[in-house]
Amino acid sequence: MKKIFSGVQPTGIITLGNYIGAFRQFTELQHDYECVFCIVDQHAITVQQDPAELSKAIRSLAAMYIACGIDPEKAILFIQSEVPAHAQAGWIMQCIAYIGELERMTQFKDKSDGTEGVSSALLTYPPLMAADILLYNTDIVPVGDDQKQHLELTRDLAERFNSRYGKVLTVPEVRIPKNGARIKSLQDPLKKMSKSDPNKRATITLLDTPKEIEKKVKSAVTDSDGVVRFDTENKPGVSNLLTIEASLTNASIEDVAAKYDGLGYGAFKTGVAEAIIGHLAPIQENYHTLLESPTLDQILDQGRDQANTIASATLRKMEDAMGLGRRR
Ligand code: ATP
Ligand code: LTN
Repeated sequence: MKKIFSGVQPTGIITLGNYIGAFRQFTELQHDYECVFCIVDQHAITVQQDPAELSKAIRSLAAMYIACGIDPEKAILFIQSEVPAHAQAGWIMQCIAYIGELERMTQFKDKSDGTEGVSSALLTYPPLMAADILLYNTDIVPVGDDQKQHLELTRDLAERFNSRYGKVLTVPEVRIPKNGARIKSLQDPLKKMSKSDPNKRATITLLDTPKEIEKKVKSAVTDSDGVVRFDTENKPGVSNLLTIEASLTNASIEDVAAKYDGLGYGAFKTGVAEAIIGHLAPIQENYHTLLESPTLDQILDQGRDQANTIASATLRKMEDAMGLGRRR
């Protein structure tokens, strides 16, 4: 069976963007692939985090994976910092990567732009991400569009490692959803919706109440021509809302646009808000039950042990191929 790996950072409450771009794919894929899903807490600390908040966010993200439909009987779910092979293989991949190619990563440029005291790990983050993926002999990585460049780099690093040290690593493919690969900010539809956006009105989180969702959708930036039509270039705000409803209801964008044909933005936004609220209600109920239960720790313990077995075997092969330690 083909293997899947993906990770999400515990940097805040999951947004509708994360859900549509990543989580939705995960829950669908777990039936047909061997899946490993990770809470990448070591990635989160590339920017300074409050320890109490980080620890809460890790647990919350774990509960959210399960609440969204990840079945721990089918998929492995674990926390990155609990499996030491990630940091170890991350170091090896740093030795394979060139500074120039890391400096070209748009996520690095965006996150370091104008910021003082940028950590060196913000630059070396992609080799750690490559290690995450490569440790599990991954065939496919489901992610949102913003991660495409990191995946291309992962493939380059795997190929470079293999050409220097022998064919140890599987070169993975990226998988990006057809609809909703880049859900946009509700306040600036040219920017991606991001869970660390300080403007709370720009994002819908999976834990927002129906009232909050309604308010945020109603205040979403659109345009002044009043026609509900999909046109990302001229009508990015309306197109974003259409994409959200279509993704959540598994409808085509054309069908959703046709439903609102001739209606104004008021009715359109009410409809989109209702679709979001209806979709999130069962997820929120599952989430709150899980967060309080000991089951979550059992799932994470089991996931850590299973991940450790796979990852340490690959790490050993990498180290042996490079001549590290005393095993030759
Ligand atoms: P941060 O704001 O801390 O950078 P983020 O919201 O970008 O966080 P990540 O943890 O970096 O979220 O990403 C988790 C997954 O969600 C990745 O696969 C990423 O591609 C996807 N994703 C993030 N934002 C969006 C978006 N707006 N639309 C679609 N997919 C997204
Ligand atoms: N870089 C990703 C998070 C991430 C990831 C991974 C995604 C870390 N390791 C491995 C897929 C596979 C992000 O910022 N969204």
